[in-house]
Amino acid sequence: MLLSDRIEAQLPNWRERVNRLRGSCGDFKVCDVTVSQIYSGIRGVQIQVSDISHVDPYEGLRLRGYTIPELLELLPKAANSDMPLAGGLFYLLICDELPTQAEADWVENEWKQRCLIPTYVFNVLRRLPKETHPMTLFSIAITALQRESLFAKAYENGLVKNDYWRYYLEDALNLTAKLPGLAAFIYNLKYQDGITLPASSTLDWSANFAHMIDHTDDPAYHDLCRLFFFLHSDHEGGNVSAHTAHLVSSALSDIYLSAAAGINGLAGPLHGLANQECLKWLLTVRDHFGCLPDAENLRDYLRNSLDKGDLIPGYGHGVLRTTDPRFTAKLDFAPVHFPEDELIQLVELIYHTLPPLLEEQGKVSNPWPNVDAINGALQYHFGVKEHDFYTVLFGVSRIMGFTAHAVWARALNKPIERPKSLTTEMLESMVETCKS
Ligand code: CMX
Repeated sequence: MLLSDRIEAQLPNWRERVNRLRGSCGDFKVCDVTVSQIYSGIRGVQIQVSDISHVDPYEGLRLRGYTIPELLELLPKAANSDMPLAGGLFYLLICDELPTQAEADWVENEWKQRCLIPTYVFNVLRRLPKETHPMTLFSIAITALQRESLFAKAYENGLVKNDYWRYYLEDALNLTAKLPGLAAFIYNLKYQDGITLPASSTLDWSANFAHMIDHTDDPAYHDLCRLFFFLHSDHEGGNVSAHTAHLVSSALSDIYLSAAAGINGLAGPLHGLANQECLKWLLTVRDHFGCLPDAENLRDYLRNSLDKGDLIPGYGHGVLRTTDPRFTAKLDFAPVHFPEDELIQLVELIYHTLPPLLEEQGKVSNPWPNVDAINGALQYHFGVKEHDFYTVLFGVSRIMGFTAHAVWARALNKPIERPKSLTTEMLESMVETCKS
């Protein structure tokens, strides 16, 4: 198999590199942890290694060393489109090599062969109360699919440690193949009276999601889905969802269980759910003015909100200290396809107005927009107006990152994670001892 061959070829070098680092510099101190960091969400503490993606505070995301604009240019494109194939991106995340068109197509074809979702999963979803949140449905569907895990079955029958990754890889391909179909089923169940539209054998993975929820098959929406699923795939290892998926898989919970755990983390309002909050907030601003406001009125409105202590969704970030390049990529998409859209114009006006106001407040670490500041407005344009669904789209993409990390964690035999907690009394006593 193409992907396992690529991993296999790289493994001796990787294992040797890690062993050398651990063997010769195992006692080298990477950083010290302060009391303040312990009480502020272990923010910025360098406790993980990810060779798949890295977020530089001032440059933004790099996937396997490439920036977003570079990948938009270099990744193989979908047919009749300028947008990258998700299959090529997945190849890059897993193999650490830019794929050729044939290699990207290879992943897309594997996904086509593995995309069938067992009926029992749909039945589980149908039986849940109608008002169940789409992220809950998504998480339950992935957990239900765990029955299909080849790793879990092989592990039960006895599996040598060095082969764990092969089964993780099979599970990764099997799970990712089903994600557009799962997301479309959830969308149709919740908002389109449970209609089912079969996948098209001629469309790529990303466009197929669009196809399965949309009778119109608008090529611009196909492209938005390609862009969307490309941009959200990974954001290094320390964010809540990636870290959760990694932690859970470190216990050798299979890809399905760890991806579902990551999705549960993504469902938090300070993380992925900000997606839905952003559009809700944006519509409130639009409805307040009734039309596109002028900059002065908008500034007064935003300053008022901040003075009241409101949190403005879509602005700020745990790591980034600049405009998220994923936000920029989406903002660049809009004028090409729909220059007249008022909601997008409002997004842009807020982008020019809000950061200085946030800076004035003097407490925000990053006054710039993150990717969520525009997501909903783009989906809204194409009639996908149900904000509570947006984080599912984010999740479909992010599982590519979770699974690539998990495959490599098993390939490098990473152990179970087990940090240590202290009591407050212990901390106080450590500080006292140090002072005296
Ligand atoms: N609007 C208003 N105030 C904000 C703000 C915003 N967008 N972002 C931060 N602040 C405030 C914080 O509430 C905090 O105030 P207090 O000290 O009174 O509690 C202060 O500024 C300092 O916060 P920070 O250090 O800048 O931000 P954090 O690193 O603690 O949190 C984040 C980062 C993203 C959770 C925060 O900026 C936020 O809640 N933003 C809005 C929600 C959002 O867009 N989330 C999506 C993040 C992307 C993702 O992870 O997917």
